Amino acid sequence: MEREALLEYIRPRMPEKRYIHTIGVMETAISLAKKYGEDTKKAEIAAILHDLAKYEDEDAMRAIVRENGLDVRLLPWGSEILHGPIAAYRAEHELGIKDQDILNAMRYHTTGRAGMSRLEQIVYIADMIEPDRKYPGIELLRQTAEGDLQQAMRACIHHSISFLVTAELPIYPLSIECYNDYLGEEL
Ligand code: DGI
Ligand code: FE
Ligand code: FE
Repeated sequence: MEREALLEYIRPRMPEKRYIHTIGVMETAISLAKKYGEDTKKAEIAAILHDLAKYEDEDAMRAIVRENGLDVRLLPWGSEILHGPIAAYRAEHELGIKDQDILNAMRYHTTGRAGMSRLEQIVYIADMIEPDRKYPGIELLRQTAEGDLQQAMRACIHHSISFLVTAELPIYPLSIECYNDYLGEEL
């Protein structure tokens, strides 16, 4: 699908600020894909669609999880965790996207997971460092992403988990598995 058609699909589903974030993720993901030899078109599609479900009703998302055999571990969680898997579901069933790597990049863009593909890492990192994002420590993450994808992913998941622990928020199991995958070399 062409960029314009995808942008038309997501635009009515989110406020302007989220649309600007999405454009930033798209540009960052394309640039990382070029740097690290990944398919730029796949990066573009996954990035444009990654947050398309961000503003959907939580109970409606849970109904999709229950009725379509998605991971039942999602059910107790809110839209922060649900919106990635639901975006992948809609991309597959409403837009006809069949490429599993694109769907997984959307599905795991919030939590990460163990054994991420290069495309999954690119979308995860681009979501955290796109130009419109602002938080302490982001400059170091941006710099790391210039040099080494694996190190950037390690720094990003470490930053996310640190943030969640400091904020005393519960951590989704896949986020912990992702952290252990990048930080637990000795395992
Ligand atoms: O959708 P975005 O705002 O672009 O970013 P995102 O999809 O990476 O994260 C959405 C929110 O989810 C963000 O506020 C951080 C939060 N989050 C990420 N992982 C976890 C989490 N929240 C909890 N409670 N547990 C997690 O493991
Ligand atoms: Fe998101
Ligand atoms: Fe996002």
